[in-house]
Amino acid sequence: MKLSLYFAPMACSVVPYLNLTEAGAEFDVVVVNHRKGQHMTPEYLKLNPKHKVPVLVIDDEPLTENVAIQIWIARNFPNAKLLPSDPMQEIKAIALMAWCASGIHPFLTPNMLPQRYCDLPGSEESVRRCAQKILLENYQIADELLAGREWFFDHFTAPDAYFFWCFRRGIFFNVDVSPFKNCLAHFERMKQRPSVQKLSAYEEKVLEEFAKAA
Ligand SMILES: N[C@@H](CCC(=O)N[C@@H](CS)C(=O)NCC(=O)O)C(=O)O
Repeated sequence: MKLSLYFAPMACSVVPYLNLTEAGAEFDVVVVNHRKGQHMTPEYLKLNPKHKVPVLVIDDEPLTENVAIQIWIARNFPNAKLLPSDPMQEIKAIALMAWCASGIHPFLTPNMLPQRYCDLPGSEESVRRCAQKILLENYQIADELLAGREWFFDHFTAPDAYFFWCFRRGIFFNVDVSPFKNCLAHFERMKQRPSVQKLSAYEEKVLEEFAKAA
């Protein structure tokens, strides 16, 4: 089976990068440079008309949408136990990933692209402020879910990688995450994982190449 991950550094394609790595999967990475508009080329739009990363191409079959991609990885690499084995816990893990995708991610993007949400002149800061308010509510919920635990379930699972990305992106956008002690501890635990260390080294290399090409 040949796997190719279309990936942009810092973007949510980090999530399948981490889970494929956790699964011990062999995969190629195809780097997409958003700043150069590589997600808008006719070839890329054929792969994903929604012009987004990630795309996981599985033996020539493109799969989009992070939640589906993580479930595919978990099903195809069962030894990695990326979803809990108990059926109710498994569905709750999928619910957590759906929340990351539809409840948290949409309030991260306005921090980078406020003009996509409101075209009134001077509205950027207001868009960011409104998005950040909802982010804080969501981080509070995650903080409560993580109270007294290392991971969202009784061992590392795919939602841990997804939430890690959601939290890291907020930190990058200077959201004040200091009240969320359990999320911060989870973030630190994630940083100890070899998958995250491999990702960070890889992102650094790709960002250096982007800077040279700019
Ligand atoms: N619903 C998609 C969202 C993916 C997404 O928003 N990707 C962003 C990067 S974090 C992207 O590629 N944006 C480019 C664009 O919107 O043009 C998923 O969950 O996979």
